[in-house]
Amino acid sequence: TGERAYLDLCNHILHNGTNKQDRTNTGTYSVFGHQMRFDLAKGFPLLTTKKVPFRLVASELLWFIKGDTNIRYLLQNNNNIWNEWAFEKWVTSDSYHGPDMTDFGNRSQLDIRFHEQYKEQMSIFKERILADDAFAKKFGDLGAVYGKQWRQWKTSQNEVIDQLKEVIENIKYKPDSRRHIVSAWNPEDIPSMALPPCHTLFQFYVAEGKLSCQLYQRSADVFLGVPFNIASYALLTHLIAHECNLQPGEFVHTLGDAHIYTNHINQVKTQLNREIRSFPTLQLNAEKTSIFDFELSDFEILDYNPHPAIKAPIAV
Ligand code: DHF
Ligand code: TMP
Repeated sequence: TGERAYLDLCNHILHNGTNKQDRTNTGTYSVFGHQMRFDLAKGFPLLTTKKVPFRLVASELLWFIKGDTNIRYLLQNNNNIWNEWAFEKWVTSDSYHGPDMTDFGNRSQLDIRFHEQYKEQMSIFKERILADDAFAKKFGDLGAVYGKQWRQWKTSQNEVIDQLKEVIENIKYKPDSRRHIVSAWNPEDIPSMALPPCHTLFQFYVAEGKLSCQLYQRSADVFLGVPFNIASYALLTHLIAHECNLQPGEFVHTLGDAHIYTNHINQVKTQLNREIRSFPTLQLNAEKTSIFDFELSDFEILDYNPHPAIKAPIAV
């Protein structure tokens, strides 16, 4: 359990993973089906064997909670983690007339001159998303991704289901229910999404005054995505527990295709050589109650002393 469970997973994949090709043409080592547990009473699970930028995790979660799917909010918060997937839609559209950006993710790693061109186009794109409302509306939107499905799931009767609000009401009034589920996987909407949801479905569980959460993640980039995903769902569990007057229980993380990209292997080995430190703690602004009222400044991470960050290219 805890950070050890994460490092054990990395080790397990390095030793037993199958070398498997993938959509991004990067190549991975992969296992299918794995589970990790984090007891939220034992500190906030922000990994310490590399620095994980909590500010980015928190602003992404607030973006989901708002029901927003446009990267403009993330950019306004200096959060660049979703840029590539909006950029991809822009450079493959009829309105784009700049240099050819086909397969920019792989090419920018192989060709430094292309990398410079890509950086320039990305920076123009970001500025336009921030400055131009109509452009942002059209090209900043990732489609019906997490925020949309959590807060505005569209039914066949043209009604809207607020899954997040409903699950919180049910946790308060029917804590023993076995139906505390939020699904981001909406088969009808998959074609509209920049990336089909990786964190696909989550369930809450209340016992002995504690709120636990289990996530089913269909696809897990163990080096880059997973540390964010763990911290994000831990934070969500804290927020909902806070609103429902419960203590945070466990975060159970269940993974489908759990993979390490071949260009992350050295980074993972570096991380595996590091000593685990104790988890930090999370402090929430006690004056806020509803999770829908929280802002970035209402979270504080205390006593976080991680090893340095480790850079790695992201597979697009
Ligand atoms: N695609 C892939 N291939 N892997 C992912 O983990 C992933 N995650 C997405 C979207 N698409 C993805 C959304 N979440 C980073 C972390 C999470 C994330 C996207 C990107 C990331 O690059 N993290 C860096 C720091 C980034 C920064 O400082 O701006 C890290 O070192 O943790
Ligand atoms: P896929 O859609 O082909 O599975 O590619 C998605 C990649 O992004 C895969 O490597 C998993 C990774 N990912 C995460 O690990 N966590 C996330 O939160 C997101 C959005 C993606």
